Amino acid sequence: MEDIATAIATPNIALVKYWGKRNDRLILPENDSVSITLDESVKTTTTVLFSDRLSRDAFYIDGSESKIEGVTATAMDVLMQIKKMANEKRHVLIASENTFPSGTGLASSASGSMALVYAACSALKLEIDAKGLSMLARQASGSACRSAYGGFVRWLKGSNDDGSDSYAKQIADEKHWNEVIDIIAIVDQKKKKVASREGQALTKETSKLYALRKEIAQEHADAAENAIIEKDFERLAMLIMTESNNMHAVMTDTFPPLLYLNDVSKSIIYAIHELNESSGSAIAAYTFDAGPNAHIITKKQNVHEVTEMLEGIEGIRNIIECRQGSGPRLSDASVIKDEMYV
Ligand code: 2P0
Repeated sequence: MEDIATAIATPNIALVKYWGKRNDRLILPENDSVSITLDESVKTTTTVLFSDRLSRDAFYIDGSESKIEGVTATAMDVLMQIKKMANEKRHVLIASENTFPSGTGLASSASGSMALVYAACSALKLEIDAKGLSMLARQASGSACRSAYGGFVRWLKGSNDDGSDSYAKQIADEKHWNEVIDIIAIVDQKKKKVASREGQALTKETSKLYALRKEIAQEHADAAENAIIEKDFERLAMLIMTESNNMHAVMTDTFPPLLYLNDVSKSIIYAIHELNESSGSAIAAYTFDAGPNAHIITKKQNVHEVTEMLEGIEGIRNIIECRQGSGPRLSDASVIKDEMYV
């Protein structure tokens, strides 16, 4: 007997960042974070199959069987939790395809973890809402919990030791303020030198600025939520830039330092400040995750101006325009191939 389901999920870009855990095993953050869920121009499609024909578990990513280690191992632990919830004993076959334009530098762990838990729950007919999905995805990769909804999303850090109050909630759906978009400027397509998980732990261990960072980020999350509800772009833009700079300050204060930005990233920062100054108001904001690629948050009416400015910066390899997405969904198109049966 076989049970199968396929889910599609998209990544999200954090406007207020998550960088550090209060509990490593349950993946509970030190502060709230706020993000925009991206549309399907960047997406993960995952099929999960439970079958008594399988002789063992197997996990395929982009067509090749993956070793169960690192983030994949954490995701597998969550899958075992889901199996337990459904009293499921059969082996599982997972196939996951990332249809990101090549070398976007976007982490697939958020969309991948969300697509995985949604497909697994659906295959096992577990009745689970978006909040429940966000809590399961959180335990695979923290930022994944924010991909449970479309539009603008806030991940609540919670205070309970068991993580029962740490989940994502939607601030506003993708129709509320759909003029707001993300233009991704790809600067470098290489894998980052220090993975987020190790980097976060090192910051917590060594940065004396980090205690202050948690308070600042928490204030930023409240302020960003208000700016989003009130559709105040000027205020949101200032917060996004200050917030990215603040996270990169504690990354730099980590020992040895985590220097994710390069000279091209810095040129983009200067160029955005010049653009805003010459426009007389903040029409665009930069934000960087654990890497040098820039996400420029702007409004649809400014796309031309921002893109033209980016095209003038040497070292940018690719520019991708992403609109707001509507959250994960189920699909009929399985990505499992016959030869994947083990
Ligand atoms: C974020 N990042 O809020 C921040 C900004 C990177 C910089 O969430 O250990 O891959 O799997 O929970 O979610 C990257 O961290 O880390 C991240 P784990 P994750 O989007």
